[in-house]
Amino acid sequence: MTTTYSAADLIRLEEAYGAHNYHPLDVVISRARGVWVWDVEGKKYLDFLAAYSAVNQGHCHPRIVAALKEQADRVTLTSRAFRNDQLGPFCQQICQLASYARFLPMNTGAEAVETAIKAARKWGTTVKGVEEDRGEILVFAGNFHGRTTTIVGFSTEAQYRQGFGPFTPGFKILPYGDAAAVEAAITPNTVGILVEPIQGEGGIIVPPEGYLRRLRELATARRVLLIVDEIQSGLGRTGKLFAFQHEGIRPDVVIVGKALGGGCVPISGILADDEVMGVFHPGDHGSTFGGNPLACAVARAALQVLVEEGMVENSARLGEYFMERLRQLRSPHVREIRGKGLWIGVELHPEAGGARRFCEALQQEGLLCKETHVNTIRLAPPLVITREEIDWALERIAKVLA
Ligand code: IF1
Repeated sequence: MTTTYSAADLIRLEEAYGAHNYHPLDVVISRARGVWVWDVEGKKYLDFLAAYSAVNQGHCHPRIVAALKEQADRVTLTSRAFRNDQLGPFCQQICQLASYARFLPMNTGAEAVETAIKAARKWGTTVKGVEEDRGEILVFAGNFHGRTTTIVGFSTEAQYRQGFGPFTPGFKILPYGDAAAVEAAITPNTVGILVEPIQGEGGIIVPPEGYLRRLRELATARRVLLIVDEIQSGLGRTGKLFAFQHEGIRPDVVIVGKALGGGCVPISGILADDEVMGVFHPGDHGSTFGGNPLACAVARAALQVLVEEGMVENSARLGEYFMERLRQLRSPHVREIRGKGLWIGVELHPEAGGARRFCEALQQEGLLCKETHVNTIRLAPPLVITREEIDWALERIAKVLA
C-alpha cells in the first residue's frame, strides 16, 4: 500500500487529525542517515537538534539498526512477569560502564524521573527515617524533567502547569546555580536534590564551576540524595559520558533516557547503588514495556557504538572547535555563546527579533535547529558529526547571523 502524499498533504493531515500540542517547523522528514535528514521532496538538511539528543549516535546507525532488526525477529516483549535474555546483559553493561551497582529500566525520561522521585521518597522513610508523607525534594527554577502531572507541578514555566493542577506536594523550588540557597533550604525532611548538570530547556544554562561539587558535599553532609538528570546531558552530549564527570563527582542516583535508545526505541532508567535501589521490592514499581528485550538489545548496541566509535571524545574535541569558531563570527546579533561539548546555545540580543526567525533562515540554508526560549538558538548535532560538516554548517550560520 503506497500512497504518495505531498508535504502540504502530510501537514494538512497532521493538523486535521493530530492534537495541536506542538508547533513544528514545516519540514516533513521521510529519511535520515547519520547527521543528515531528507524531507519528502528530497531536500537534504544537517540535523542540528538530534531529536533533543536522543540520536547522539546519528540517525539509523547501521549497528543499532542491525540489533533492532535481529531482535525484532526473535522476541520483542515478555513483560516483567517473565524474564528475557536481553535485560540481564544490558543491566550489567550499563552498570559497568557507569560504575553503579544496579539499573532500573523504564521507557520515557519522565517515567525515569518519577522513578527517581519514588526511590528518594522511599529511601527517606525506610533508610533516613523521615516520617511518611513528609519527604521534601529540592528542585530548581528553569528545570525541565518531563510532562507528567507530578513533574510539571514543580516546573517554573507557567504554560507547562496552567490548567493541569492540582499538583503533587513535597517539592521546593530554588534558584539554579546557587549552592548557598540549597544549604539554607535543606531540612531534616529533605530526601533529595534533583538537578540538571546543565539546564537544556532552560536555555543551555551552564552553572558556575564547582556548583555540582558543592551540592555533592551538602548532600553527603546532610544525608540527602543527589539525583542528577542526565537524560539530555548524558551519553556523550557534553564531551564526557555524563556531564557530572566534568566536576569529578558521583551522584547517588543518575537518570538516563533519550540516546540510550540509540534514536530507535524509548528506553530510560535510573542507576543507583544498593542503599537506594534496595528500597524497591517486587510489586513496588514497574512498567509493562520497561526492560523489554527489543529496547534492551537496541540499548546494548547504542552504548557499544557510543564508546567503541569514540563519539564521546568526538563531542569533546569538535564541541570545543565549534564553540571557538562560533565565537570568532562576531555577529552583531549574538549576546553570548555557551555550552559544553556538542551542546551549544547561541543567545541573541533581545533586539535581534527572536531566535525562531534565525532557525527558519537556517532551515532555508539546509540546517535544522530549534530555538529555546525566545532568544537562544540551540546547536546539538549527532555526536558523529565531522569537522568538515561543522565547517559546512559554520558557513551557513555565519551567513544567517551576519
Ligand atoms: C518535548 C525540552 C529538550 C529532558 C530532561 C527529562 C526529560 C527531558 C533534562 C523528559 C525531555 C525533551 C522533551 C521534548 C522536548 C525536549 C526538550 F525542550 F522540552 F526541554 F530536550 F530540551 N529530563 N526533554 O530534557 O524526557 O519524557 O520526554 O522522554 O517535546 O517535551 P521524556
